[in-house]
Amino acid sequence: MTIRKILVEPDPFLRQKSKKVEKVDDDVRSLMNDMLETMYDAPGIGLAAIQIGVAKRIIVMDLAKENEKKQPLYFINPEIITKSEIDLTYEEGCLSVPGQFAEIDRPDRCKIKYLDYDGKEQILNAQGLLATCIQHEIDHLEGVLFIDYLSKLKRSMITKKLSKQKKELERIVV
Ligand code: GNR
Ligand code: NI
Repeated sequence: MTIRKILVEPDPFLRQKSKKVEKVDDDVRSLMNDMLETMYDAPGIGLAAIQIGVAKRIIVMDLAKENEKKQPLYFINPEIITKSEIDLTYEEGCLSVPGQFAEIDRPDRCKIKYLDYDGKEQILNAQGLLATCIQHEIDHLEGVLFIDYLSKLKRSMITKKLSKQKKELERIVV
């Protein structure tokens, strides 16, 4: 397993649409293991493959608390089948938008169809944080970030701040 570099906005790669996985093989499982290790190291509760520069429809998540046993979840080619009318507001963050948080409304419940670690088709009824997180991750597969739901002004303030941080980091590294 390897910890990979997480891409940070603004990065055109994060805006790509990820491609469907045709076959769940050992290469896909090895990628998911790297994603999980990268996510735990960050630390975060979810990660989409595009965030480590791989444009495939793969997500890993773990909502277990620090003192609890790890509960890794793997989603390949996830699709939202149904979502509730009722929204939940949650303060979201993103490993690709470091240090920025905002309240985002999303459906409180959703039903997801996906392939699991073994390539078997599964259905999941998600609610609360699980539903919020999986919708946040599926957005990544479409090149969408949570800041896209904010006003133009708020979003541009965040993007500017991140660009500046990137430039400063480059100066230090070089
Ligand atoms: O670690 C993460 N926390 C989080 C909190 C609220 C809503 C969504 C998330 S996902 C985020 C990790 C991440 O960027 N996944 O793409
Ligand atoms: Ni994210």
